[in-house]
Amino acid sequence: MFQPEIESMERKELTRLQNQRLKETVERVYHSVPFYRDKLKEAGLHPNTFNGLDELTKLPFTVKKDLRDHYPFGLFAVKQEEVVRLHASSGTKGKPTVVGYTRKDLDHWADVCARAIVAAGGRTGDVFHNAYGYGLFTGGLGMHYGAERLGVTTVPVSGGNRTRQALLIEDFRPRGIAGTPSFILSLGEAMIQAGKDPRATSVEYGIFGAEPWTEEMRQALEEMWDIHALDIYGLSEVIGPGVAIECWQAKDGLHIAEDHFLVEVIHPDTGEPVSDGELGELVFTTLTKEAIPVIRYRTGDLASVSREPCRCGRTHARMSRIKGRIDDMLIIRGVNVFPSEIEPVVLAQAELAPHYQLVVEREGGLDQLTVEVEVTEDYYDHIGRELEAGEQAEMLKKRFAHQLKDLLGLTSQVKLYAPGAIPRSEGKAVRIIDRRKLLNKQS
Ligand code: DLL
Repeated sequence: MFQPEIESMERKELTRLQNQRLKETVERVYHSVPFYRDKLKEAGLHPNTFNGLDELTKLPFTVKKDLRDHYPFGLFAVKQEEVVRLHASSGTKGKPTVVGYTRKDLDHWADVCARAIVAAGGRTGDVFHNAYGYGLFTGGLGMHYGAERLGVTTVPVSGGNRTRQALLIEDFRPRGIAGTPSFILSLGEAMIQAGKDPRATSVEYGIFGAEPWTEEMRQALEEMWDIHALDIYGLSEVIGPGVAIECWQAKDGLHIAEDHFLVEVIHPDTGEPVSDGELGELVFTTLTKEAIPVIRYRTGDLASVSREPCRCGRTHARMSRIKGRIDDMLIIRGVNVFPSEIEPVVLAQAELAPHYQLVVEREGGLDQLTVEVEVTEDYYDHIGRELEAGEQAEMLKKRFAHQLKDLLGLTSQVKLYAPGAIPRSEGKAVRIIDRRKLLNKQS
């Protein structure tokens, strides 16, 4: 562990620390952020009488729209001259969500990212290939300073240019690699196409996140690279990467850095807490953030939390993989569909590659789901140009559509594509193309 005294702290002691820090945070926002002062007053709360964890659920929620409405710095709790860094999330519509960091915030962020690298199997002296994007996105710089804090030789390669990345991996011989799972998958493919074997590289562990992925994708990545693939979670509004990380020992849930981030899981419709182990929306309250603390921030991410002890010795609660996002949930003819449900079915077909998109259209008032998916190189070589109409391809489509129907209870169309035909993203993979929304906008 990078900070064993914290990461394996007795839960009783941890709770005491959280309680004290929560009170301090409420006090800080009350006195320095008008938005929170108004909301706390509305809820009948005052820092002088606030009881800490016992009264957590009385605190008001914060949502992404609150950050957007106060663009760019309206929710900052410190003077601008104390803010030494800005980041922003890559919103596709409207203005980005801007977050700031004081020196102390950066210090804590480096700590939690260093903890993450160690949990994934990293150690001082490693070479660490960081393929998260550098810039306003938190992934690149967040992991970068974590890596430097731990004391690994950090390669700030950022995203893109797979050929160059492959060369650097061969020549610099990293033990660790980090990036979005979809990018590292396509990097591996690019290597294979160039006649190189990702399994033969020096890489032993990968730290993958920033987008939803599945157990099946973990297997595919571990197989392709011969590595341990670990899930890292985070979001700009809370800090960036490093909010939670899997440990290589158990690979069973992501340890939340609970000394900095207080977690709750709520029912997305009622806002009421759900029990441990039950799926709901993750809500975080920052406990040490200075520049932009958040109170009960609703992430829109669906997961469950467990407080069972872990074999790695860390005592911090574990969250499950993200099962989906509230706003990524497609409702197709009344059926709720998450891209993460479809990924295992794709990976279960030996002929299909894990590059897929879900396209939803409205035809004659009825929603139609089409799963567009690539076939593997091997299969493509085998059936050649018969992808469109060949008998074998038809059988594959039928089998896949049948399994989708079994899973979703929904008839969907399947379109097969040649390897490389589905656009690769340099950052987060785009899985959903919802053409219904475009139609609504035009009408
Ligand atoms: O994606 C921070 C990050 C960078 C995390 C690098 C991990 C690695 P944002 O751009 O603000 O921050 O996006 C946050 O991405 O609310 C989730 O919906 C999604 N997300 C992040 N990590 C995971 C993950 C960064 N491991 C949003 N699994 C979050 C699934 C993830 N979704």
